[in-house]
Amino acid sequence: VEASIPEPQREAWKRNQITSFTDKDGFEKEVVRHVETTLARSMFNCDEIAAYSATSLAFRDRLITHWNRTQQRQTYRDTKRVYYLSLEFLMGRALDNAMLNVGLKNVAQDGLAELGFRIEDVVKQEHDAALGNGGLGRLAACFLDSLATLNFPAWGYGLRYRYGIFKQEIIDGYQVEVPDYWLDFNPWEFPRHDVTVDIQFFGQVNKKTVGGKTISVWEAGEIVQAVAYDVPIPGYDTPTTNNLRLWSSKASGGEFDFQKFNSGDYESSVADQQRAETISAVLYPNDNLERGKELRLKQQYFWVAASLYDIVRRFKKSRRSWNEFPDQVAIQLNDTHPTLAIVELQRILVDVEGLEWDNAWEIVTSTFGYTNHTVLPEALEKWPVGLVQHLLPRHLQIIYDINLFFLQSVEKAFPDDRDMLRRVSIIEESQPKMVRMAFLAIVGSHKVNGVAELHSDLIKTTIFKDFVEIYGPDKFTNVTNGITPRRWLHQANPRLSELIASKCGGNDFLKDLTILNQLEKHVEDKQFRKEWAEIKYANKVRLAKHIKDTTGVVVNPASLFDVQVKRIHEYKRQQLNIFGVIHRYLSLKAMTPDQRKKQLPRVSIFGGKAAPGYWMAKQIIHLINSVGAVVNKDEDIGDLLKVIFLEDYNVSKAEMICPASDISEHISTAGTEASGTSNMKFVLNGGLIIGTCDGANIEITREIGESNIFLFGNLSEDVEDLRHAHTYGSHTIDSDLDKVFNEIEKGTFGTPHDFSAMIAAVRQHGDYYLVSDDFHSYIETHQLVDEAYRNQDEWIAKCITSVSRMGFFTSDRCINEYAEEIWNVEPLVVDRH
Ligand code: CJB
Repeated sequence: VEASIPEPQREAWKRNQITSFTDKDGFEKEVVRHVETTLARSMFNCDEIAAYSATSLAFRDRLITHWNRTQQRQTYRDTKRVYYLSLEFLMGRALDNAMLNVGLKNVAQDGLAELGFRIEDVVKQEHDAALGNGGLGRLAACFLDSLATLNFPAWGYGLRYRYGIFKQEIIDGYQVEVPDYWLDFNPWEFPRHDVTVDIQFFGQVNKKTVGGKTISVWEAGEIVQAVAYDVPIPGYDTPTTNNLRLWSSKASGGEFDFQKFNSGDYESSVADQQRAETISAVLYPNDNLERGKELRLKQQYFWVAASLYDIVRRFKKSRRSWNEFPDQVAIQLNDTHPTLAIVELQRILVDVEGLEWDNAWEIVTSTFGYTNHTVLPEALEKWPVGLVQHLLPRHLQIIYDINLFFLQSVEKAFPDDRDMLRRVSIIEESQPKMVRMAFLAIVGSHKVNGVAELHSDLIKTTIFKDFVEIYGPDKFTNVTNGITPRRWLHQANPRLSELIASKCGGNDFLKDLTILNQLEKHVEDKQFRKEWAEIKYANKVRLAKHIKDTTGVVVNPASLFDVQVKRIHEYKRQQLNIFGVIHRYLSLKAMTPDQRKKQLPRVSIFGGKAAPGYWMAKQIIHLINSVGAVVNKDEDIGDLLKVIFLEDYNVSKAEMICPASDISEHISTAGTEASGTSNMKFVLNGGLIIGTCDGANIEITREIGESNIFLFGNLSEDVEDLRHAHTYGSHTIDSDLDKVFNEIEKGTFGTPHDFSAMIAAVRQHGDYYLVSDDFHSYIETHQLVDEAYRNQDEWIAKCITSVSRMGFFTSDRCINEYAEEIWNVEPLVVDRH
């Protein structure tokens, strides 16, 4: 490539290569330059937002230089790349992360101070990039951090939603959704108006004969343009800066149709434009739920088609033969949302590139890997055949052909099991017929993985059982989730990170988290324990201040902070938690003042969003707030119990909340939470957890030891029988829970009718989530928590021991496992200068 540029030109470019700042003075120069030129402001009107903007631009310039070099290096080396396709990337804030990852936060802190700003205040100006719902989207963000840190040539592909997850307000105890318009000023994205792809919808398929061969041609229909926006992803302590490419939709052929406009059809030309822009307008706010909306399917195809076009275009530059495609490209499907990529690649290879079906299919299946994130039936994607036919007629034909060949092979292998064909068919023969996306993803991939050991076992024995028979067990594997310690320890909890570094020989543990095990030999060190406890206390003081500022409730930081923050969902059982809180309140009320004096003060902290259409989840939020309204002003109770609902839980709030927790709750009905990742964040920040034997809780227990975790409740293998018994046997409710229900029904927490459906779900409708079955064990276990917390010295020892054993849960370990077992890719060794 270089050789094509004349020597003198090349010299001129090299001579003028950009050098990034490395010290305070260099940083200040850049900030002042951006304030005065890019932002057209001055010393006299530079507020905190301007300081944030200029600081971000200074770091962005630096990142983009690294980004360019990384891309050049990857192109030059021409090794296999990974493409992570995810409809969600829950990134949170970028500035703090960028400063820490490039190792210049101190420089920025000093520089900003000289210019008159506190770095904490500057960082807080940034709006979260909230292009995701919960765990699935945040996992994608952690994976990007690890991919860059480990120097893998990797790209993320997603949608550039104009509106991310809604902002939650609590008004009169109810959730109210407010749009999240986050793009006003976003220094972290680079529009690539020259990188566009025309995406086709609707139309029909015609057969044509070209050179004696009959081919299918997908014609006419509607065209929408995809425009690339690139977000640099800096690795920690490495020059590697990878790319997250987000697609934005716009009307093809410019702003609007000038022909229509000039002929007086103004309205329709604007309507076309708006329809096109609608595709990437908004993130669907459902977590663990698919609602089958046409626009959602349009989003999926739009994003998948643009990404594949890009990937194929890049591959073609290397002029290799198609059979080498899987040696150059690994595509990971984050859940079934990008499954149409399988069909799209087959279409490109057969219809556009003219490969034979079998040859193309071999390439396709060698390229893709599929990650399943849930066994909940309501979350498994299915699309009506009629809708797919209408929107993507050629793709439906290909899906039918994929299914035909697949079922033929199944029939051959299992001639005696006729029912097998019905069970595994990609097309569900229901009314209306449906395309089962998970089955399509399995058939079109070479590996399928779950996200924690229990979950990976469950998918093999339940929802994908037949496929294990068909393909053998080796196609199915486990990669237990992880989190990036850069954001979730170093950034979220700088003081703890520093204390750990002082005992672990510096910051290397941030790149090799198993080094945390060096902490264990200091567990007995009194001074170390004291410093550890002081940091936890300071983090609690900070959260207490936030609680005071946002809710007006004063909480005592010396209380035990009990935290449950995650999406509100019946399977995650925030209802179990709040019923437990009511039980505690009733017990306290029944005590004499003398008895009360001996009780341990507690703050129960909740946070999380309910999907706007999830009525029951919204009732749960209302109950939590109603209980808080009564308990928090009860003078008999005082500091002994406070109930807080934190508004608008998101990534940046999680960074403040995780370090401030004493005990956090991960209490899903056994077998329902695929992994959970906040459990890892809380333990890594020196908190203990109470949890069921579910998802990654089980592996956390294996790593940190049974004596350092509070497990309770029924096991997943017993869930089915219990549910069966509720429906067909006599279903008696736990007597303590019954008292809680009676109190709610007395009107102690407001109009009882508001909560009747929550109670009926347990009493009358079979208690699907086993709230009553687990209630006693839950209450008892909380008593154990209280007792353990009384012995602060031992409590801190448990926390330190746990942290020292958390090395396994870094997302770096996940990425290395994916790379080795699924992608077959290697990192690119980089020279630092
Ligand atoms: N998950 O966040 C979602 N959304 C879904 O639609 C399905 C699953 C979550 O994915 C996380 C990452 O794998 C898991 O830790 C979590 O258990 C699961 O609910």
